[in-house]
Amino acid sequence: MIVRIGVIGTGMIGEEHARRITQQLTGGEIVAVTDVNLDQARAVVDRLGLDAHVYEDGHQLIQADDVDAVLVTSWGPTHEEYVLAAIAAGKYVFCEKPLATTAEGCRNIIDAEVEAGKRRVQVGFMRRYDSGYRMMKDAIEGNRLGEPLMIHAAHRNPEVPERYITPMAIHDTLIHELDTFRWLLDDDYRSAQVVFPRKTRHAHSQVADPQIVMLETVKGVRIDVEVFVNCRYGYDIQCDVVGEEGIARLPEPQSLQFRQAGQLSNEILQDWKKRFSEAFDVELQAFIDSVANGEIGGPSSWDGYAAAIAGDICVRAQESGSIEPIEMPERPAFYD
Ligand code: NAI
Ligand code: ISE
Repeated sequence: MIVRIGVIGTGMIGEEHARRITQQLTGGEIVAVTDVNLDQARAVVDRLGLDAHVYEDGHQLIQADDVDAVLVTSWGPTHEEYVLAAIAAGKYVFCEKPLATTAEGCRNIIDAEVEAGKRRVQVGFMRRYDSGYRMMKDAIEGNRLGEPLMIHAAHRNPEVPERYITPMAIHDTLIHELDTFRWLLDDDYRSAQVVFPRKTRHAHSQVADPQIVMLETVKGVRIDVEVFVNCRYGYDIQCDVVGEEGIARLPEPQSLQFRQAGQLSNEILQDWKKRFSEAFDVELQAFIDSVANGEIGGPSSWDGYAAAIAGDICVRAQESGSIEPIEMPERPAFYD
């Protein structure tokens, strides 16, 4: 079966995902696209040589009989509306992060999915498909580290645009760690605190940068994450899990080593697209395969909701400077 896919939002990642599905992955075909900027949608159809209908509106695309599954890659505030419409239409949906921009919006999606009685949604937390993080999860589950006690992590971008403001360090950036650590540890968060070191002179006026986010999990694991989005030198994701019997470190991405001009060096990647390129491939192939099998897996609406709740509390902690409690509602058995 070829899964017929419609893309809502043909910006940077929408085009990337459409290109992957068309040129690299198997079992899926882009048959429909839309964007509020219709010229942009048409340009993507041309650039990728797609045989796809350009819809004027995301809702028309969702309703189309020849669309089996939808990719929601539009701006965050539009995700909730489209995911709800896809669930109501009985369509499978891959939604880029965030699932919704508020925890309440995520809850609306959960209620609709549970009511519909079938999992329809996969959330775009691609790190779960990264081979390095997968090895770490296997090591933890295989008890190779003993009980995990601490995580030391860093999420560094070389720079961010002027529109990037302090809470985005949580909602746009840390959101990946918030999901990844719940998944790695099979745990939930109990509290969050955010502290601000001296600000880098490279940061714009509207963003406090860097930040250190400290989390405690229900099982008592302590996590510190440095979020530094104007670090200048590259895109750098670090993660050490410290257990009772040893430490697992996230592997560095493969890169050439140079012996040159009296220096031994490795290149450092400059953006997330290359760093998680294979993870995006595996993530989307998993989505296509699961739609073909009629059984959606991977990060669920519940995971999107859990990350949103923790994210909201981290933003509160940015503002208060205090340790803020995180309370997760009980997970419906539907998501077990
Ligand atoms: P972008 O701005 O390049 O593209 C978004 C597109 O959505 C634009 O072309 C815009 O015109 C369109 N759009 C906005 N509202 C719409 C609506 N109501 N209906 C249809 N189209 C609409 O943004 P980008 O970077 O591609 O991000 C899109 C989403 O992907 C965001 O939610 C972002 O957080 C997420 N993202 C995820 C990443 C990851 O690592 N998993 C990396 C980058 C982005
Ligand atoms: C971006 O929006 C992403 O989602 C990337 O994966 C992340 O690493 C980056 O920091 C965000 O700005």
